[in-house]
Amino acid sequence: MPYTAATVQLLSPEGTLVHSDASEQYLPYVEKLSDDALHEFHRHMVVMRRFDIESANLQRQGQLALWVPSHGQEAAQVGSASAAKPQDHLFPSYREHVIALMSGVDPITILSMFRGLSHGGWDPQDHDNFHLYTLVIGSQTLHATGYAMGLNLDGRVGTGDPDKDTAVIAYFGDGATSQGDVSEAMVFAASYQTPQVFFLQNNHWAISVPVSRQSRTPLYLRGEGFGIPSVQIDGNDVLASFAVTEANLDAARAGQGPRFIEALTYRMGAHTTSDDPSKYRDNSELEFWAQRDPITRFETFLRARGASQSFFDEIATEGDDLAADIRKRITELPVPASSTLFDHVYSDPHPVMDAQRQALADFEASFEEGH
Ligand SMILES: Cc1ncc(C[n+]2csc(CCOP(=O)(O)OP(=O)(O)O)c2C)c(N)n1
Ligand SMILES: [Mg+2]
Repeated sequence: MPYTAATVQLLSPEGTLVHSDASEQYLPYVEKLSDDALHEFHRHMVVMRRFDIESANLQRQGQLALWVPSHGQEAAQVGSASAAKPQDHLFPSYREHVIALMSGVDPITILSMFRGLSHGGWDPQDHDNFHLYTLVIGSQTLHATGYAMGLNLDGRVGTGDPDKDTAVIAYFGDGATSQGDVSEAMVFAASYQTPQVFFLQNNHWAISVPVSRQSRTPLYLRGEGFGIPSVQIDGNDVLASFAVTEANLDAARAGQGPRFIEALTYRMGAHTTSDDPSKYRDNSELEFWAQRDPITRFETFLRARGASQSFFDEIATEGDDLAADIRKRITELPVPASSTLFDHVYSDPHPVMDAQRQALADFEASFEEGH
């Protein structure tokens, strides 16, 4: 049982609101939400799960080289990202597809990277300040902290102007907490009292290494050790994820320094499609988490509040339409010339890149007839 007495849960796995010592201060953040806002949470979770399933299928059918599933982590991602204001900056790792799509990143941009057609990337300024995926574990926490230090220097914290005060969220995994970068980011964040939230998605595995081997203490206590107020939440509860993130972002924007949230969730799929989790984990664990699915409990909650069947039908159709759309568009993507590999290594022309581009061209030409 990964939950502790301190775990903040607002919505039980049975889909009812939880009134407890841990939940009471956060419930007002949920009570102020309109039905439309709550429906939007559900729409994102359902549509993005459909996207995730279709992407995994595309990989199995040879249309993608690799897929990194986000199945199971929808509530952690939708709740926390929904708490961000337009001026806030979000620094993901590589599994935050749900937030990427919420931020307006075209799903094909993500898929073309996993098809091997691009190095990925988008302009954060055009995508709700959602920064680039980072495959180097934990390094984005340093980028986030650096950015947050800059916000302090620019006077964008604690002014009392709700449109100006800005915060940062750094997303990272349980495995990343063992990486020096993450500790360094927390040292600097605590020293400089940066306006940021460290949002840890503890999905219980770092590829084949269980979190129990990485840390002998609950991970939110790691944040406390750096002097950063920290809280553990039920990460499969979209309401807790939203409310606790909003409360902590508010504090960060107001100049009260960094915060740390450990969201207990679960990676229902493989680490990536190159991985076979049946080699190292037990089905009983999957069963435990399947009973705590983020979408099922929220659907129960919304139905009890009177959401109509037509709403659920509409979002299911929206998911199917998205799946059909990406399936069609991914196979139509043109294959770029191999020389484009060198185009974005440096912003200006570079002699080493020129030499490498020529060497590749010569090598490819050597396969042509007559050589
Ligand atoms: C610096 C670095 N070391 C090792 C790896 C290899 N690696 C890729 S994913 C991963 C596990 C990360 O686990 P976690 O932080 O829990 O994130 P999750 O994949 O569970 O979302 C590792 C070790 C890497 N990409 N970068
Ligand atoms: Mg993990």
